[in-house]
Amino acid sequence: MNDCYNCSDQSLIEKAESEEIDLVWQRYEKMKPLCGFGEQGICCRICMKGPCRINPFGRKRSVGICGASADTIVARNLVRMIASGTSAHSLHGKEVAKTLMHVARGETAIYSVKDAIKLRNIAHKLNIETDGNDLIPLAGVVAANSLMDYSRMDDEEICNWLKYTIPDARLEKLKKLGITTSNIDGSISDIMARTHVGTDADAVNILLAGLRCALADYSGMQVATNLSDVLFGTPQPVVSQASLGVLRKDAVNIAIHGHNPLLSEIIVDVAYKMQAEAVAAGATYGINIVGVCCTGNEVLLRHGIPLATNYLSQELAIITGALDAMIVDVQCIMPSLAKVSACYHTELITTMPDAKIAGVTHIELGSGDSLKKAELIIRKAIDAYKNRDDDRLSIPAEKNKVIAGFSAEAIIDLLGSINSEDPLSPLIENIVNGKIRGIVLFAGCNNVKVKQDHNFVTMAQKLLKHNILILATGCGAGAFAKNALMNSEATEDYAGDTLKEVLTFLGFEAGLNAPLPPVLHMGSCVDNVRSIDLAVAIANRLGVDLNQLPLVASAPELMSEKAIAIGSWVVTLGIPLHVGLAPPVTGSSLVTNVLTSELKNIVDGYFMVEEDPEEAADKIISIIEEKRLGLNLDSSLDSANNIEVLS
Ligand code: BF8
Ligand code: SF4
Repeated sequence: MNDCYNCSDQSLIEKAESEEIDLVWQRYEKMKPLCGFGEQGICCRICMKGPCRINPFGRKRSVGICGASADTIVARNLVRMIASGTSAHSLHGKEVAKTLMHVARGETAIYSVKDAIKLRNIAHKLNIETDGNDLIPLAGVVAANSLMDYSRMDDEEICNWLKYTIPDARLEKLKKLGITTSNIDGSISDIMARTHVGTDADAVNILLAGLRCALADYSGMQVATNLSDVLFGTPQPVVSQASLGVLRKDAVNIAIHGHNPLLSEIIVDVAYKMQAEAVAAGATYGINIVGVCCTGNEVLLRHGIPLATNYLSQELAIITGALDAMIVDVQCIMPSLAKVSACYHTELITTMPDAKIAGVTHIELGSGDSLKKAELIIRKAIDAYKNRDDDRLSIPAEKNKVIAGFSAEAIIDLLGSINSEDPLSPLIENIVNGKIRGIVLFAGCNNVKVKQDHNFVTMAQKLLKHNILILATGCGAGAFAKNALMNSEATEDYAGDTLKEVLTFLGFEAGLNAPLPPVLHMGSCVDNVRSIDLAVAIANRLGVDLNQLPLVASAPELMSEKAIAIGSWVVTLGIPLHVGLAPPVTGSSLVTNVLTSELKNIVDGYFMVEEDPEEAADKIISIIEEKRLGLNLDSSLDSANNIEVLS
């Protein structure tokens, strides 16, 4: 069985097999058959009268013991997934906002304001008076305005990070539907309360609350991304490499894995200062920091640190025998890493109080002595390097060039070098004239149910040929980085003629001396909001709502609850979303119908399930062409209905 799209990774799976180490793929096989009730969302264990499982085929057991229908049970389960995803993202955002507040109060010597321009731009965006405000007090006001989104008591108000970041028409629509959020944490607790036994039993009402919670997720992600930029810098294009081949025989290899840049930035800083210790230990190259999952994306974008791998193959980094330490924070960290690392010399270290793994070394970062703790962690890695067994080394040769760092600001700056008066015009003109047919945002995870990265790569190749520009985040971006779709050569190899022409022109005009990559790396999962910022800028420039743009999102290998939360706000903002696996809702025809069809009439966006990546690409192309027709883009620019982009 070929589990990995990447052939060199496949040889590591075979190495693990020969060493009798179970990885995610073997554990998946052993878990089969998966529970059909769970897969359809019709298992309820919300109260202790159950668990109740609805029979999807007959009358017998058509409701739970309390009388809850399949519709109620499926809807409750789904919105609880949204609430969990929202809490994961928004807690990350809250921690970043609290850190900015500590900076403003002079309570930390570790962090500072790195991007003053971004801070002032955020203040402007959030309608905060900046005149006469010095930088540090302004940081305090921005932090307070962001934290207010987690604590506001007035239900009539709307979260700042929602209200000020989406088009007016979209905001009005959401207000009319009564699904705007005033308080991120409040929207999460609303879901937990209404899904308690014997509370909300109206599936549609439950789903609408789920959409509100998803908008809270969006708001928390805006906080996380934007305030991280203030503290650590807004990403700009950077060249690096991706795939497990970035590990080095002559270095102390340290992987940083998880999500929160508050931790990884410290490790990166301290590691730079400890190179000499690694050299003294015999590692002639010094310390080689590599990234995994979204932390990997964060440090790739801001520091050009190579990306070793994305979610599904995280265990393989250890199987190379070359990884001396893996330092993890929160989310998407397989507990199996404990067992796999115990089979090698690799030090696995947890760093967050809310994300420990039994039996694993825990060194907490985040308090005043973080720098000392980081030194301790890196020293452990250097000590582990001394125990490396060269006979078990197997570092794949493959690594690919990646150009990353395409924040919305970076894209607008780049376009501004062509037209400083109206930076978006080169992009918009080429969408209007059809040289770029549309934009697809690829987001989300890997899932063991799909050959790793296969859906991402197959779909992208087809979409690029059809002259569709691709943006990517999270493990989707990881898939493209590893598989050589994020460099100038990929534009030559995969872009259709007109897309290639535009990307080549833009790349040379912007001084890159090469075409722009056809897939733009916008960052980690929370950075999905960067692509929305870009889309909102285009929509506002055109005077249309997001649903009118030739823009589609896709999560072809989705896995986590966070992906469900993101997908839900994407459709709520009016953007059609393709998913490559059906979420656990098929046990209710009502819920399935609402998500895949009725939502279109309510919020314009909707879920489209298509497991075949070739078919999915075709369907996305049709949606994009339909949107172009809606905007009358391919008829004469003189047409009365045509948007007047060039005026
Ligand atoms: O937040 S894409 S597998 S690593 S959940 Fe996790 Fe999914 Fe990867 Fe990042 Ni996002
Ligand atoms: Fe069963 Fe109702 Fe309890 Fe769910 S809430 S476990 S359906 S009795």
